[in-house]
Amino acid sequence: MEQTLILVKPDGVQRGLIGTIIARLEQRGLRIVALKMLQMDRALAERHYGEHAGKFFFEDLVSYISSSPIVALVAEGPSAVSVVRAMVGATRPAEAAPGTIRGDFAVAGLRNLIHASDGVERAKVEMALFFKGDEVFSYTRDVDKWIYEK
Ligand code: FUP
Repeated sequence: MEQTLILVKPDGVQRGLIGTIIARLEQRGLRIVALKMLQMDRALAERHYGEHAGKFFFEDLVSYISSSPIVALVAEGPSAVSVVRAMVGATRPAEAAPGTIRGDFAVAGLRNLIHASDGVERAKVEMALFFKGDEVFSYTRDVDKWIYEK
């Protein structure tokens, strides 16, 4: 099982898409193992997007992601990192395929609703930014045997 960090960004919260986005993850069969609402401060935003430090869009990105509350969650499942990345779609909504979250609900610029970790190691780093160890739960669901095969 893999775990991946997902953020419903300020535009997703403002547009009332928290439930829709979480529903898609649940409907796919992923298990939600951590969930919270928070407003990112500048320090957390800079750490989360540290790999983009120095790029021309960094300031806009940090101020945008910290401008309004977000929802952070951890989803778990087989190949969860790549499965969720495929569900999210291309970075630029105008290029995101229909059927993806960005391709179905976003259209312009980089108001792209959602962040998802882009690798297993990166997911571990990002999860630690948003959740303490005891905030990430370990549990099974009765339905799991119908979703995960074993
Ligand atoms: P993604 O993983 O699809 O969210 O995309 P990236 O990690 O490449 O980019 C992270 C965020 O940086 C994007 F959500 C939006 C922002 N960004 C810009 O603002 N301008 C750019 O040219 C590229 C990315």
